[in-house]
Amino acid sequence: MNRLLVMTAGVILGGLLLGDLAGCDNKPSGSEKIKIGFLVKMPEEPWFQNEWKHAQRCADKYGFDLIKIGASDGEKVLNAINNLAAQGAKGFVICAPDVRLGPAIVAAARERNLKVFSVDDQFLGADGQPMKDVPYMGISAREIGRQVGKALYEEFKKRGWKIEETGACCIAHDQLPTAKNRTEGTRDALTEAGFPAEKIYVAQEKTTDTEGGFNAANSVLTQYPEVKRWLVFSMNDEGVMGGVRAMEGRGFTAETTIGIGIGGSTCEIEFKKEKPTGFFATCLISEYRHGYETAELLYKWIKEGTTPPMYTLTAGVIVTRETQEQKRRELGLID
Ligand code: FCA
Repeated sequence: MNRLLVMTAGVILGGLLLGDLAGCDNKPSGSEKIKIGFLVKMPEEPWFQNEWKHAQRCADKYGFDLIKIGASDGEKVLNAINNLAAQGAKGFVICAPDVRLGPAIVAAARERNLKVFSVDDQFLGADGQPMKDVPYMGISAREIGRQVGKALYEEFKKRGWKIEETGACCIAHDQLPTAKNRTEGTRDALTEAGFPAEKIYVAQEKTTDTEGGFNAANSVLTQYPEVKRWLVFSMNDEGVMGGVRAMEGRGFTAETTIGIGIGGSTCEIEFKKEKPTGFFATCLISEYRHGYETAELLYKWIKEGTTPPMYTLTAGVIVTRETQEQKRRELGLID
């Protein structure tokens, strides 16, 4: 989304809210069930579906209503906030479609007396800096990226690949800070381990889905046809899966590709395939914590006035197709 659109969304948000403030009273009242929204930027992505699933479990446990809304652009976020206010919601958890919408979202929520908790992607203020006054839970992006880099290097060594024949394909999305930190972490860990920085080929993906990863990887593959073996990494499973598909299109296989994602939900289908693919492993992160805990913290903030921690980073663990199921169970991600 461009700056103009973000600004326009801000103006519209302000305008709509001013016109509609009278009679808006959404303080918790006696016996009425508390309503909480959960807005995600890409509702079709398994990560976000699973966040919703765990948030719903939290709602069932505490007996509040959870309103799940997919909001893939500024206008949808705006409509969602209006909707939530109209339904008498008291707050919402949000992974915004553009982190620069932060100030507009906060202003809109404040006017409506809605509490905001940001998840996954931290809001940026007008100065381009993270908005530290909005509670946030995200992954420890740089560290998780580093884990991916270490694991890639280990596997590269284990297979005894020649460095002259190997390239690393970095599918980056630098406009989103959590994405940039992840892939930078991977690049750092790779080079610290001894992988030559000049053999890491970076392509920016336009979107953070499989298609985005596919297109970015294809541009790298076209530029470096001499590479015989590939390491692939990105900000999430989708990016790496897209990359692996692009490599398959050019004849690369599980023997000549080592792809390591970040996530653990989307790549389940990859791990379930009978024949292993180039998608070798993922850094499993916790949709349970991001879904359940954010909803719980917001609920307690509304109900009991308990201010949530302002900044929480969650950890990840590398899993392969062999270890992923057990780990997911251990972490409470599956029953
Ligand atoms: C971002 C990404 C998602 C997921 C999440 C933790 O929002 O877009 O794929 O990795 O962070």
